[in-house]
Amino acid sequence: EKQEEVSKQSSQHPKPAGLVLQYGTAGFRTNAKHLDHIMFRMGLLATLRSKKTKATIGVMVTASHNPEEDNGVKLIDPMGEMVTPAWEGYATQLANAEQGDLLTALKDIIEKESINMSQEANVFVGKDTRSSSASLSQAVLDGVSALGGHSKDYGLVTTPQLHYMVCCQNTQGKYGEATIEGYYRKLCQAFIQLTKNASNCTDDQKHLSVDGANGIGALKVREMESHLRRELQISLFNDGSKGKLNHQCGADFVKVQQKPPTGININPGERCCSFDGDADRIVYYYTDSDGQFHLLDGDKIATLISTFLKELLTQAGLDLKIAVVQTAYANGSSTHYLEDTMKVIVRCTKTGVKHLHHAAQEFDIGVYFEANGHGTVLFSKVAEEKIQQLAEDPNMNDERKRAARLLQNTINVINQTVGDAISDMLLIEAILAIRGMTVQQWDAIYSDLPNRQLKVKVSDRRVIDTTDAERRAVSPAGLQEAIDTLVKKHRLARSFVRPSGTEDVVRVYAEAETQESADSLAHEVSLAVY
Ligand code: NG1
Ligand code: ZN
Repeated sequence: EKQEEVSKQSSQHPKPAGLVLQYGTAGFRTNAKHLDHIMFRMGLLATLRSKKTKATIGVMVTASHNPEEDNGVKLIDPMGEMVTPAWEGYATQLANAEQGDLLTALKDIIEKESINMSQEANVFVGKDTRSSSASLSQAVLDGVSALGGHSKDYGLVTTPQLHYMVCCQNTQGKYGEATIEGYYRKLCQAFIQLTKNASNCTDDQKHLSVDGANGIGALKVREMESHLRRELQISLFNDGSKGKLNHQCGADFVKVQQKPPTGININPGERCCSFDGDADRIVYYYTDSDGQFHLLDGDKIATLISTFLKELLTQAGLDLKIAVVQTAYANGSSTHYLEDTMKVIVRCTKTGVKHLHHAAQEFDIGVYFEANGHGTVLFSKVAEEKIQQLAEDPNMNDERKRAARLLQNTINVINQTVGDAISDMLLIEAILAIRGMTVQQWDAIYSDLPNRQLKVKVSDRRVIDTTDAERRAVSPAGLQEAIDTLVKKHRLARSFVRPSGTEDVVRVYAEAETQESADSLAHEVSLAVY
């Protein structure tokens, strides 16, 4: 009878014939008007995934930093991680089955994965603030119920909040309580404990301007504020009351344009940050007294956090291996500083959070950030246990114990399931407060090499194939040689190209000794791509 229910319900969410979409690095993402059938089918697939894993699965409806007209969907695996590659493949198959072939496509997955259809299923659903999100998340819920799954609709949440809920649910509350209140309580309590270690922090230093990108992050910062007990005083801009989502604001705009968002009042020297449209990315910035803009991106964030952690490990006398995971977009200066001055292990992976996340899992403490501000810190079980033991050891001296307690609260303020703008913001604010560090001092740890990112439209971006964590092109023939020749004409230069996983473009990145040099190298390389 389930087949009949699926047939009946799916006719309410028909697939336009011939439409082909792919589950990419960020799930499905395109103009919202093409997504109704995708949402219904992802409700079906999440239900199967839940039966297979015997755990709760998450489905998030969002298109992150894309324009308001777009939308998208991502599945969340039991520990709050991105869904595995095999299931990304199933997602694409299911999404592209023509209306009459849907049942066959479903059966195919059920057989391949030997899914017991009488197993119970549970799916958590969340959505961002886009106008299309309400009806699209309803389509997901319809998909879940068509296969007899149970669903819980969290309504408006940030992407990382939904990842957190899924992880809490599947660890029987060990990670925290699977409610929005529980999330604020855990993070804010840890933040307040951390800031107790900040001696003589003035009200001025407790102030932060936040650009909410006119999205869900703004709503959630408002919701959280009372839990912070004025230990952090936020001025919220782009809260969605006037401007359009992600339009001339938000983390992606600030990072790519290298300028402040519209809709925010910046006074010289003041610390500001921007979230993206689903609040899983954050970048910081300030303008100096000459009006010059200074960006503190994911690389600067990773440096601040890993330096802080490394110091605490030394103070605690804990021998734990810490590494920073980056992508090819990491500024060359950050990699140099981390390796040569900080002496931490640095790894480079392909673009896309799942790659960084997996690489970070290989260390006791793995700090991972994309340059665009998406990232978090992972602590191994062993690391967490050692820290806890030390923090609770009655015979331990005060300095080591204090460091261990700071590490414990750091673990609690971090959302280890995925990059989280709110959690990252609280951690950064706590570190700056504890170290009595201004945003200018943080910025001065190292100087970024001037850089430029461009996108190039080509007829088929898939002709570009890369290797070495996307730092070198292997096809088309001759492209890499051409890039190498261009790079040699500039000082301290580096450049690479790769096909985007989320847009129909090829991305070009260049860095060099001066901005003029980086700009012209990026331009020259984009001509070589045609
Ligand atoms: P693509 O479009 O593949 O470059 C972009 C970001 C990624 C990641 C994904 C998912 C850059 C250069 N790329 O991927 O880092 O965040 O979107 O949102 O920022
Ligand atoms: Zn995002």
